Amino acid sequence: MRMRVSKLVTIERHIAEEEHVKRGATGEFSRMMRDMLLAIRLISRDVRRAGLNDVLGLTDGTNVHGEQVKKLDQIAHDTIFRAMDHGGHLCIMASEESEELIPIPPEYERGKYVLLFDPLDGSSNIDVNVTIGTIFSIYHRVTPDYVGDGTLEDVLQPGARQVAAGYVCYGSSTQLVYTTGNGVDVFTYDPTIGEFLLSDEKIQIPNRGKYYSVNEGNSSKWNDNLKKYIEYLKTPSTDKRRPYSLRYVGTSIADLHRTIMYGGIFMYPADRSSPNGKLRILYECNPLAMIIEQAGGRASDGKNRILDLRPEAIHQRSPLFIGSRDDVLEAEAFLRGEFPEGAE
Ligand code: P6P
Repeated sequence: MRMRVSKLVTIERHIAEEEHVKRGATGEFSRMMRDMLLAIRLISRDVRRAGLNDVLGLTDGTNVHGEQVKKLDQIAHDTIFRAMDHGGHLCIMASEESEELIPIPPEYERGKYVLLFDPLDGSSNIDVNVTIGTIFSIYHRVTPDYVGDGTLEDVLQPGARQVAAGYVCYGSSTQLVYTTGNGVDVFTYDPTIGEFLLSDEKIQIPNRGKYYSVNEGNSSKWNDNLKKYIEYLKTPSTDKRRPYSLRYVGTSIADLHRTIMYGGIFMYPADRSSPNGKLRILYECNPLAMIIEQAGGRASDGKNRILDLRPEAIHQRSPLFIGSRDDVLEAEAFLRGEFPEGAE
């Protein structure tokens, strides 16, 4: 639900104002976010230029200078790493693009924060000019040593302990959706001045929507209760609440963004070939779940609250049901085998 803003506020000012009211704030979080915003500006520039790669002589293999051209998601990963590795704010990083934990280079100071990120989500959509995104999740380190390297223990924290979470949509405009636990704000990037300007403040998702979002191509592999739920959404009801409309971009942050703004439910369920679904807990499910809960919605694995999950591996996956509170609760009821009258 839009809470349009007319006042002119940059994200840097917004973060500084939030930090100013936060007891004991040292300004370190603001400085860390400043570095993250630099990375996002650079990725936005590279994403906007991606369509010109062939024209610019950048092919999938080597460019006109015979240099190996990296894929855009690897470039995005490198951009975030190079923007974040030397600020002295982080003790460890983890990325969808890196099998192992990413230590801070020995020549740089370590800090109290942990950064988990998916540098470019939805990369299968890059070549067809469909919205892609960046997702990030920030924690305080839990290991007491405030100068040494962060560890797996600092990374494998439940999502409820996140200090901040955000995603960037590189769509018709570049928008950053962000929370530090004090509501969800949306910033739209104006590349002509290089600023992220506050465009929607403290957004709230409707308690129920009219859209469902799932890859129906997987329906033959779903369990019967899930099939019943999706069939129920498509069956007209006398109160005109149903049928729902199907929308599916295939980029999680794009499907989530539409869901948060219009209401409804986005799902990546488990199925016979993906028993834990496809989306990763640390840098997809958890940040999206923090944002949706801050906007008044709900996120579960079909049974358990996403933010309560205790991840055991960096790239561990989870089924995800996320969106309007009443829609997610209804999906969970179907998955338990509890069907409303007439839906048996
Ligand atoms: P499918 C993108 O590749 C991604 O990781 C998510 O952003 C998206 O929601 C999902 O995969 C789409 O997967 O199997 O429907 O193509």
